[in-house]
This record gives sequence, structure tokens and C-alpha cells, in this order.
Amino acid sequence: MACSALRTVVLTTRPLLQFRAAPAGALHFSTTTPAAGEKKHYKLCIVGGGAAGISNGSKFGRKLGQGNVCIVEPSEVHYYQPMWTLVGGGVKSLTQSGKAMADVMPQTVDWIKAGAEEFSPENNLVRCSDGTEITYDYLIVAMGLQLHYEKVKGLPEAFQYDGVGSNFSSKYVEKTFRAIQDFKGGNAIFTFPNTPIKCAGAPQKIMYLADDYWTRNNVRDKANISYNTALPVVFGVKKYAAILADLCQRRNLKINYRHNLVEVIPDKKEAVFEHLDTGEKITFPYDMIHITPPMGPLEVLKKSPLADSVGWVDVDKQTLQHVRYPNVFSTGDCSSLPTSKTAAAVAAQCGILYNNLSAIMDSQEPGKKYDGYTSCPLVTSRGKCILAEFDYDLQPLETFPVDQGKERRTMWHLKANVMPEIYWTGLLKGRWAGPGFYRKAMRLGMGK
Ligand code: FAD
Ligand code: UQ1
Repeated sequence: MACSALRTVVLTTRPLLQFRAAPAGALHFSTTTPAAGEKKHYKLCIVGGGAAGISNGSKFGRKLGQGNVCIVEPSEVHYYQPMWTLVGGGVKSLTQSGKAMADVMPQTVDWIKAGAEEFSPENNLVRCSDGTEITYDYLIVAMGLQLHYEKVKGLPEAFQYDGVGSNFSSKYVEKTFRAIQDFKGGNAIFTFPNTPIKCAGAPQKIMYLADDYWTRNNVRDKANISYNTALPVVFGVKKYAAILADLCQRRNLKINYRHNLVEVIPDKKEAVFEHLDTGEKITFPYDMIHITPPMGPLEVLKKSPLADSVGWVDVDKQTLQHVRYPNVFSTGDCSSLPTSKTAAAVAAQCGILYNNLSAIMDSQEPGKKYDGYTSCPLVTSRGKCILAEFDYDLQPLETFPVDQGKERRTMWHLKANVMPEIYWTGLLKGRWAGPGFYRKAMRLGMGK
């Protein structure tokens, strides 16, 4: 079927779609995938239709025009994952965090509704799960990362039990708030794994929301709350780490450093941690547990020539261009960019990538340099937030002319009410490249 005909299917079907979050994948949508086994050529192929794929698709779809850009994405639903902290905390619903993929797919791009299964960058070729073969002039890899619940013994089976939740998956995030509501006292544990993760603040944000919920509901004085983290620090940036460690002390939240979750035994309500310095195995009884799973690169990337030694897409940390294949770029969680993996980072990368890939298309050198900007709105209770923003050197890079290390109600509103709008109508439409412009304007206004 020709591309234009495929697009017609999309346009006529769009208004009929009603998004319902659960069960994920229950939506059915006329596929825009070329017939299985068909060979297609695009000027630009984007793999992944998450935050990074859709935002870049919008920008390059406008630039290159209809029929020249495709997005390879198997999922029917696009989630605004940053909202899951608030879903797990009982402030928002899972439904509010998602839209039908068809509704966020830029109208200027062709949606190949399949998974990428093989990359052959020597041949400028992507093979898809349905046999479709796509050749390209340029490629953007934006496939996110893999959650590895199965690397903890007893998972994912333990999610069938009450008291066990995880904000990192649409399957388990609603269980978090149920566990918080059901908790009537005892031990509550919040974990952080021994791998890089997306949104490194999220494992502790949910602890703060739970603590706040139990305080409001007169359960807090019956609760022992611990944050068991594989890391030796509570946060990677010194300024915020000092503030958060102090906050934990004031609120009697016990931090157990270098504690890595290795097993959950749900029928006994026990969690086993390995102390990463001593190797000792320590068993913690729990009444509720929030699990942040180990994470890593997707298998399909790991086995591809695009990968670095770990499996992340091997790109230059400043230009986002692949270090071996100049017509390939990568952005977001799947990339090797050594910054904290967030949608805020994706936004900042989006502007850099657009400029640099456009330069390559015009046979020029990529001139824009990414400074590693990333951000983590550290929700500290329902109604309060510390807005951490920093760069590759873990130095604060704050947007607003106030001390962002302070808990603020304004930053809560930014996180809970403003950011979703910026995400859906700014980032995904290719019209939000992060707050860099505003930061510089505000600093100039203040004479800095
Ligand atoms: P994703 O958005 O995960 O998208 C990856 C896409 O690739 C998916 O659509 C997937 O279906 C697709 N894909 C997978 N495999 C294939 C394949 N084989 N072929 C084709 N496509 C494939 N960020 C913030 O900035 N602020 C926050 O406050 C924040 N809080 C967070 C809280 C939680 C609980 C979580 C889970 C995340 C949070 N994040 C936050 C992080 C943010 O959501 C991610 O960093 C961001 O979504 C990364 O975008 P991405 O496009 O790289 O990956
Ligand atoms: C941001 O740009 C962004 O991407 C859309 C987020 O993801 C949801 C964020 O959480 C944050 C904090 C930013 C940065 C934006 C401002 C206004 C500081």
C-alpha cells in the first residue's frame, strides 16, 4: 500500500479513538505498517516513538515534508512517564498519563507500527518485526531502555501480592498507590538498583509522597520508612544531595546506602539486599515495598553494531552523532550520553540534534554542543517540590532566579500542572527544546 493511502487510514481513524489506559495494548488501530516484508526507503528513519522519537519526528517531519520521515514504533499507547510519580502517589490517574499513539504521531510522518529487530548501519537498513525492511539516508535511534524486573529473584511474580508496587511500569504503577493506602503501619521500603535508571530522583520522590500521605492519614507514627539504595549518595549533585539528606533526617526517613535489592519473598513479606561493599546479604521484613528495577539497554541495540561496550548507542556526548556512523544520531534513554536519563534531557537534546543533523544533511559540520542539561523535579510532598537542574559536570544549571534547592509550591505546580502541558503541546510537537533560552534570558535580565 502506498504511503499516502496509509496516511489516509490514519487521518480517518483518528477521531474515533478513545484512549483508555488499562489494559495497555487493548486499543486497536488500523496499521500504517507497509505490508509485511515490503521494502521502503525514507530520507530519515526514527526508531522509537517515545518522548525523543515523537519530538524529533515533529521537527524533521516539518522540515523534510510528507513521505520523507518514518517512525518505527510498536506500541498503541504513548505514556507521559514523568506523571507516574504522581499516579503512584495517588495525585493523578494512569489514564491521565497516556494518549493513543495515533494521536501523538506527527501527521507529517509515516508510522511503521512494528518493532525494530535488527540494525545494519553498513547498509543503512533497519529490519522490523513484521519483516518490513527500511533503508534510510539518516537514522535517529530513540528506543528508550529496558526494565529488568526479572533480574531480582522473585520478580515479577511478587507483583501479584498486595503491598508491592513500582512506578516504573504502567502495569504496576497503580499498585503503588493501593499499597500506600493499605499500609497501616510497620516497615515501608523504597529501593534504588545497582544500574543506571531513568529519572534517578523517582525512587525517592515516591517515598516522600508516601510519607506525606501517611502523615495526613495518621499512620506515620506507626511506620518505619527506609530508602535502600545501591548508591553511596542520596543524589548525584552535591547541592541537592545535602538538602535531601537533611530532609530525610528531619522526617525520620532512614537511608541505607549501598543496599542492592536481590530478592523479594512475597509470601513471607521479606526483601533481601546485598551490601555492595561487604557482600553481606541482609533480610528486611516489609509491609509495603516500592521497587525500582534494574535497567539497561535493549537487547536489539546491545547486539547491534551501533552499541558501545555496554549496549547504549555510541554517540558523541556533545554533538549526539554516532561515533562510527556519521548518518546516525541517538537521543534519550537509549543513548550513551553520560547524563541523567530524563524527558528534560530529551528536550534539551532535541534542539542540538535538530541543528546538527540538519547541518549534516547540508554537508556541513555539526556545530551545536550539548552541555548535558537535565532536570529532576524532586517532589518532596503533595504540594512541594525542589527543582534540580544540572549539567554533565553535575553542576546546578537552574532556570529561575530563585534558590531552586528550596522546597517550593510553585515548583510543585510546574511539575504537576504545567509540565504535562509543555510535554504534550510543546515537546511532542517539536516546539520545546528545554528551558535554556529562558534561563539565559533571565540571567541576562539579572545582569549575570
Ligand atoms: P521512552 O519515552 O521510554 O520511549 C521509548 C520508545 O521506544 C517507546 O515508545 C517504546 O515503545 C519504543 N520501542 C521500544 N522498543 C522498540 C523497538 N524494538 N522498535 C521500535 N520502538 C521501540 N523525566 C523528566 O524529565 N522529569 C521527570 O519528572 C521524570 N519522572 C519520571 C518518573 C518515572 C516514574 C519514570 C518511569 C520516568 C520519569 N522520567 C522523568 C523519565 C522520562 O520519562 C524518560 O527519560 C523519557 O521518557 C525518555 O524518552 P525516550 O524517548 O528516550 O524513551
Ligand atoms: C523539561 O523540559 C521537561 O521536559 C519536557 C520535563 O519533563 C517532563 C521536566 O520535568 C522538566 C523539569 C523540564 C525543564 C523545564 C523547566 C521549565 C525548568
